[in-house]
Amino acid sequence: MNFASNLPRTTSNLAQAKSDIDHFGYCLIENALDPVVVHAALKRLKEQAAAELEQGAAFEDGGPKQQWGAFTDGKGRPRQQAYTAAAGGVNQRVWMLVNKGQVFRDILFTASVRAVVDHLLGDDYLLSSYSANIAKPGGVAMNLHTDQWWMPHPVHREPSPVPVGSITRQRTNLKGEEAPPMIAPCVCVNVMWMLNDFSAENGGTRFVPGSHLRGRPPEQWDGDDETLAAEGPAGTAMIFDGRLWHGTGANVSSDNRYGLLSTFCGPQFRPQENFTIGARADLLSDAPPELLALLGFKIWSGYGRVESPVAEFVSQDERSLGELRV
Ligand SMILES: O=C(O)CCC(=O)C(=O)O
Repeated sequence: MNFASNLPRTTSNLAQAKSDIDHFGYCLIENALDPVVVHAALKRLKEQAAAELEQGAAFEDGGPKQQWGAFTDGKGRPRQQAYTAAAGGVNQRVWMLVNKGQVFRDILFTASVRAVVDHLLGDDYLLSSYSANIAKPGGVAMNLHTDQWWMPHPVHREPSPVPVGSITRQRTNLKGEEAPPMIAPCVCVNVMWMLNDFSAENGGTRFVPGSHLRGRPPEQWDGDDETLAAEGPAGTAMIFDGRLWHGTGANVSSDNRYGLLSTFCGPQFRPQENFTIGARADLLSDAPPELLALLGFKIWSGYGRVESPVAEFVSQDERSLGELRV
């Protein structure tokens, strides 16, 4: 499909943004964050990133021989030490932003962006992860991927070639070369919040417009797809469908690119970051119900409970009754 003539532009018109994301898999919200918020978030992110580096707790990826996603060494052993500058990492990830500043928590409730997320995910959804990616000079392009790679594709009536628990980033249940007659729904939405200007040179996220509707991985596509770079001034939010093929761009500039990524998923799915364990107790004690719901503390149709399916919320200190006898 050739989209060149009518690709989405930055807009503050929400009807346009919803139409853009439906048709192209992404939209760009103009001035989603005002300059005061951008400034505060950037300041907090830089402090946090510097401290994580200083304490040897930084996670660094995106180097020429070192890509994010190689979680194990092939024998099932985690490769934590692979994500350091010493091992070739260039970009810096800062995870679990929900714990790392009020400004980050406030950003989650930006009304214009949430209206588009609501449009795709509906009444109830969870925060799946909330991180920053500081794409640094020398960082290479990330492999194209979708953010719902774990979502099984629709199948033919014969048994599925790959059971759900065996799906990996590299191995889907899609049969051979055949495109499925139907595609999986959008079950996850990502927001890239630009904290400085994004360009093709400084690693603006690369993506294939319209790829959210193809239902197959890039290596099965026809022709040579050109990726585009997400570009926009600081404060722009790029919202994209979880099925859109995308990845960090190569940073060939001399400056860092600062972006926050907040991913939301349907309440049926397992979030990428485990907020029910990892969210800090001090922030939960006065968190509003809307934040508790996003973090997975709100019971959904009886799921996520400890004991009673009719309770509204769970808390970190709730315990099961355990073995009882009379
Ligand atoms: O940093 C970016 O531009 C995108 C990052 C991304 O796609 C990811 O972390 O999965």
